[in-house]
Amino acid sequence: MNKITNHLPTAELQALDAAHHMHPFTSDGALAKKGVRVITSGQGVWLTDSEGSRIIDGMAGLWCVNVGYGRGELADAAARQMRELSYYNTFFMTTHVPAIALAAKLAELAPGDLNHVFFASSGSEANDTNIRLVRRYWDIKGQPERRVIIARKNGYHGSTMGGGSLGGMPYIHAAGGKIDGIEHIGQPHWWAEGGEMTPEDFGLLRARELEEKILEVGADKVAAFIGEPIQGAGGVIVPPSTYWPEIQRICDKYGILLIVDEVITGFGRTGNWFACETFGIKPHIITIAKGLSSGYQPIGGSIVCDEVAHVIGNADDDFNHGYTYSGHPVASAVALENLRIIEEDGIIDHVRDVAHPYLAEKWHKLGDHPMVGQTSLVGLMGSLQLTPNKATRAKFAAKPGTIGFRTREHCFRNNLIMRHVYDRMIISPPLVITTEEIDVLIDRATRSLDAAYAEVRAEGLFTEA
Ligand code: PXG
Repeated sequence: MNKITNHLPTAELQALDAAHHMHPFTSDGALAKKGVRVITSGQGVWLTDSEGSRIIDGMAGLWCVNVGYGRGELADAAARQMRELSYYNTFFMTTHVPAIALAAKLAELAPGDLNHVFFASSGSEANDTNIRLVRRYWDIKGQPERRVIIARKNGYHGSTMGGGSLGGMPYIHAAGGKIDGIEHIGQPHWWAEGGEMTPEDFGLLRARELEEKILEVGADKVAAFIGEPIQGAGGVIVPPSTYWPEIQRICDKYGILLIVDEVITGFGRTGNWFACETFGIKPHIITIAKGLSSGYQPIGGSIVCDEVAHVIGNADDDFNHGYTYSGHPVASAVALENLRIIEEDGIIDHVRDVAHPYLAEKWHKLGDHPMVGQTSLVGLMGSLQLTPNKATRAKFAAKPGTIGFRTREHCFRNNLIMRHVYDRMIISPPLVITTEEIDVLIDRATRSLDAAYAEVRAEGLFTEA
């Protein structure tokens, strides 16, 4: 076989990929129909594919490349650490400097008394850890019947059995089942589900479903509630302002642990280190991954408050959980360097003071487009709700996602990565995006919306359900 490199023709790479590589959340049929895109390099907010196209990445990979592609300091940090100590574990009473330094740094950055870190290699693994952490906590406290974790429909917490069960995506539950002791309540998605209510009233209604569920399950059986501050994979759904304060009040009232999944929203995405600060949430555990290393190394974890960490740590028995790569030295060293870059380059100030305000003006103007009913943007995480009727917030008659998919295809053709979730378009660009690059993103997004609109009108698809 020829050596497989970037220099092989695209068709040959595609054929090898189709023959041997099983893709996440993809069917072979879809790949065969479309021809998979081969990405060959990245710099800043730009990707290059095997055909030489320069693509602006409006999704920061999968919501993770916060500092942008191609940062040499991160490559150097990895190489340095690999030479010094390429691997050692953190089991059996051992530790190493990269894990110590990263845990200490995270404790410094995280709000309140979130001072302890349990490492994993992904967000899914970290949420699996959280299931054990909260159940173990209540076991030690003498309340072992507190096992139920309440989560939300259309939430996303990963795709391991634990993470996928916490998530509220029925198609993931259908892929092999779901673990016991997880309950789901409605999501705070006002546009789609708020009917005639004001967003504020709807936010309260959805938060109060938590109290109803607690009472239905029995308050003495509930271990924790988990939610994303802003649902990411669910479509960048920004909850009404009333939602999180009410969730917090209910968790406090029933003494339920609050897990905030910041896998997407952490590390500057919303204009603060954590979205808990943006929304004023006080969690017991924060799930982290993605932006922790800007995707340069697979690493995730749970940042745990003093109370939970001390109860678990001071118990007579071990906390019987961990991964070969928990606190992996190379991943930890790269994450630490990534946090240094975010801090020393003032990337969060850039999001808050420059990129967000500049993008917000242009993003919200897209609301004038005939197909865009609602625009949302918090920090650098945004969505456009497509609709055939803004006034009534109508859905399209075509199968959900048809128009969103069409629009995404136009984005791809225009060398913009903007994703769709059903008929919502979403962006989450690298945090280092400049104002000039925002102009490019908006120009390509506008052209893609226009092209999709013209096409769906011509085909008679621009009609209400
Ligand atoms: N929590 C949240 C909030 C996430 O967004 C995970 C946990 C799981 O992380 P890992 O590292 O195990 O993937 C995620 C991941 C999408 C998409 O289509 C989103 C994610 C992953 C893959 C695809 O938007 N988020």
